[in-house]
Amino acid sequence: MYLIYMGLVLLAMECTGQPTFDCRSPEEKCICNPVVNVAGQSCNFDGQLADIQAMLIAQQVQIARLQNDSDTSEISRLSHLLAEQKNITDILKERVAQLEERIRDTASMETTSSLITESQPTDSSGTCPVGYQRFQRTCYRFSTDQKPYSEARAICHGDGGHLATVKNNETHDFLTNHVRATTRDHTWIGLSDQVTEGLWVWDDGTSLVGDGIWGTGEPNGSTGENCAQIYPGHHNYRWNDSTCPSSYYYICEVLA
Ligand SMILES: [Ca+2]
Ligand SMILES: [Ca+2]
Repeated sequence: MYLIYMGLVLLAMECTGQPTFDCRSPEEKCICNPVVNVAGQSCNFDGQLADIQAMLIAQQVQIARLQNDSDTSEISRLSHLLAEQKNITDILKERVAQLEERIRDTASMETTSSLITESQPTDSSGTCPVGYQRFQRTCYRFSTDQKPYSEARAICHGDGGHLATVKNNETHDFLTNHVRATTRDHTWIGLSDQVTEGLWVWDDGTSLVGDGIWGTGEPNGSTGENCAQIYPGHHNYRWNDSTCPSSYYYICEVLA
């Protein structure tokens, strides 16, 4: 019994790394000086053994807890996981930034593409009838024959449109540039004051807004000149009111 007792005491000392007994209490004196103590007084070894066994169990639990708390391999593994998670988070942040930049670039490209399409001066795609060419949202046909105003107008209506209307400077430039590059001759547009002298009306039924793009001193024909034309020469392709029965080139338009 004594040897078992001492073995447990030594085991406890080894596990904790420091002595558990200091030989001061009566029970410890029985252990440290058994001969003297056993001779001098009664030592209850059975009861003391049970107490020490309980203490050893408690210490083992504490040691196991300490070992778990200081498990360097577990801490190392957790640290590694944390580092990996931080790395993944950084990669995701960078990826999100790249995607946001691509979204901004795509939006910018779409805006630019829209502007280019809107300002495209001509379009020879299939949206215009054969013989017509597109400028902005309208298709134009430049005649290769010369007709009086009323006949030219009828031909354009037969195409499903009317004589050309010129409602902004861009359209005027587009039409006159074509005339400059081809016939360089007098050319009807769809504008007349045949119904009411001085009240100029487009062939689509709308009234002329503003001063128009008349040549210097035009219109000057009063009731004798009621149809408008593009006038080359000294009017530099601006408008002139002319006699409607005259035969000129003409320009038809239809919606694209
Ligand atoms: Ca007139
Ligand atoms: Ca005139």
